[in-house]
Amino acid sequence: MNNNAMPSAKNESVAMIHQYGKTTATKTHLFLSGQKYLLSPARTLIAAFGLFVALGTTAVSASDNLAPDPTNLNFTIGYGDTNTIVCIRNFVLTVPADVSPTAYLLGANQSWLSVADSGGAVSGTIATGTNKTIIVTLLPEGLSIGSYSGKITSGVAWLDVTVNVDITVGELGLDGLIVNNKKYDGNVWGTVFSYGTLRGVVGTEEVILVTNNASAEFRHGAYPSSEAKLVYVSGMTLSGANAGNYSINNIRTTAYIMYPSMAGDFDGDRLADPAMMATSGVWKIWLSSAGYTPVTAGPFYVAGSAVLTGDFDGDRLADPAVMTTNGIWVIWLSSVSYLQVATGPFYVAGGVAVTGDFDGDRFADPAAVAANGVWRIWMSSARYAPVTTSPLYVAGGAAAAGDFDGDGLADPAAVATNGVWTIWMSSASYAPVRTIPLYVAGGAVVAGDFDGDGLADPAAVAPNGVWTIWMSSARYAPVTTIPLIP
Ligand SMILES: [Ca+2]
Ligand SMILES: [Ca+2]
Ligand SMILES: [Ca+2]
Ligand SMILES: [Ca+2]
Repeated sequence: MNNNAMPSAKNESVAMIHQYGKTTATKTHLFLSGQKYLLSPARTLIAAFGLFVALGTTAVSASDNLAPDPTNLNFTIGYGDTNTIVCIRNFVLTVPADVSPTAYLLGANQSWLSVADSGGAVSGTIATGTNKTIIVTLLPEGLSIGSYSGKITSGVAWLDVTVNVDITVGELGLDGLIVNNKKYDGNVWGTVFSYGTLRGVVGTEEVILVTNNASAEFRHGAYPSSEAKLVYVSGMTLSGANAGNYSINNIRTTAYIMYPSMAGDFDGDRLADPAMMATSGVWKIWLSSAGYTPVTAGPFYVAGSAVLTGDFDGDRLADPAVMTTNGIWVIWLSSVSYLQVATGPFYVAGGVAVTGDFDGDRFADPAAVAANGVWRIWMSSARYAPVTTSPLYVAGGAAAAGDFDGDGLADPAAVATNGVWTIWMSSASYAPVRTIPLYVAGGAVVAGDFDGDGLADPAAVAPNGVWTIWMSSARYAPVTTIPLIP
């Protein structure tokens, strides 16, 4: 039998992987050998005729959430070489029927004589030539997870190639994920300020992020630092018609665990002194009466507590205090050599601890601000009987208190994430006033009378320990400190 008389059929397959939202980095080569059908039988090809199928051109590692081109699945089919004249007169690629006909595009630089798209298949005829490449791009939108087979048929029996396409689950990312900086509280849990938007969804596929059971964990421990820490957000799920095509894992960002920062008059000169607490519970206080030379005191801390300060014994010296997780306040009283006392509970479930002299008797009053903005204040002048306010509320705001109008009564305040302070002024029947943004990105808010004019001054403490204080005596012009680290 003459080998040249009847070309032999050859079938081989090559696997191609496409992830939703990700292009694999590998190229797969398939070489077919065998006798060739030639345009001119008189011209004999070299023995090996190469046909390769390659997917993707951009290297992306498995841990990379970037999706350079989530919408295109590229087949590149090259054949021939610069010295070989071949003729594949008919080209057919059959693909899954659930791909829309618009899914197929042909490379613009090809010398197709004709192209047809008949839904589920794209076909064409190509001119005789050398070094030809066929590029077919299909959009995986609508494709379900699974394996598919297609076939490229040359029009001559010896060049049938089966192409297997595996559609695998696509890893999604989040654009705009923000976890709040937090004050040191001895645990690793943070709060998500914004989940942002899903990244990597193909086309118009419907995928919805579900965050009901999400949590944010500072992965490398609960300790504060002047450097940002890695935070993993887990427990998120996906819903929506096409959710099964995707997964969301290993979502992470960075945020700060900040040293607790407080302001109080610890030395009795009527000027507020910045203070910060180290993880040991030892406080470092920058005393105004000593040129802001720092001194250390304590430890004044109970694990897991919120840390604050106020003059609870009325001797005009600030007393370190904490609100513990069960609502008991532990206070170190200046008038008795910082003897530790416990009182309360002064507590609202989920509430934030604040203190100030709300009734003007010169004794600090414990307070807790619920998530809905209702303040509950235990008044020293009424044997610490609680009163509750109407909601004094700014969405996502931090609570603070100080005597901003100088009438001797502490005024509740809420500081929005854009730095605008809303202050409910005691001297104006607690009508709210709003400031311009007094802002340090990601900073903690503090209030104290740093310039001694009897009006509380707003302050913000950046994660790196720099305090910015807007001084009431200077028309609220800001001053900044050197970094204060405990
Ligand atoms: Ca005191
Ligand atoms: Ca009081
Ligand atoms: Ca006031
Ligand atoms: Ca002041």
